[in-house]
Amino acid sequence: MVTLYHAPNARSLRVLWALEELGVTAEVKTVPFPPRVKQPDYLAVSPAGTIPALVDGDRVLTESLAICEYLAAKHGSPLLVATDAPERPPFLEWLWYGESTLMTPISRMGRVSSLPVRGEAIDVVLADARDSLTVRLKSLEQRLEGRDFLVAGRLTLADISVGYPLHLIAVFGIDVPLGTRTRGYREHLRTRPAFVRAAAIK
Ligand SMILES: N[C@@H](CCC(=O)N[C@@H](CS)C(=O)NCC(=O)O)C(=O)O
Repeated sequence: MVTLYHAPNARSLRVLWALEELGVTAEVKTVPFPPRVKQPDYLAVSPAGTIPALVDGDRVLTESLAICEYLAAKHGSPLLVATDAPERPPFLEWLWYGESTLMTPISRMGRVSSLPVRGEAIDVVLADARDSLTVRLKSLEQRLEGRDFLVAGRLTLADISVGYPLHLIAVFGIDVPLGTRTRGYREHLRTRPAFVRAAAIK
């Protein structure tokens, strides 16, 4: 059985969600956050100290999307889009959009808000991150026109990638305007039984 290192609301939620969609059981080890401060022995698993980490025998993976892709491939899942499928380029695009484009301003907000300082400079950084996120969400709203899922007409890892930051926006009450299609899409994803089960794991 694989072991997943997890913290509530961390990117390990993507992996838990993918595992639930796959119907695969993992040993889940929940660590205090951030582990580099609160559980330094975790650095022996993941030297960067980031969550998630997946251990499968001698193999250790520490990027949430790489872990999801590894698990989906291992279990021959349609959460992946085949390399020769016409939908492969948009699959890659939206898979990475979730982490690189959406998570960048969200992570900045989380990081800056957690610093023990307040003041005008912090407010400027937070407002800039919020503006950036607002603009970045526009391409998602456009993509969702006439679509329930981002690619291939079914749930793929691209939806799991993008669904996670949309979930964080809801959980942390991040004040960004969401388009009607984005709201509906987020609700559709967050009410999937597999997502509900994954999000309940603390
Ligand atoms: N690109 C990585 C990012 C991992 C990451 O930054 N995880 C956050 C939690 S969601 C973390 O562990 N932050 C704590 C830290 O940087 O010390 C992934 O997708 O897994």
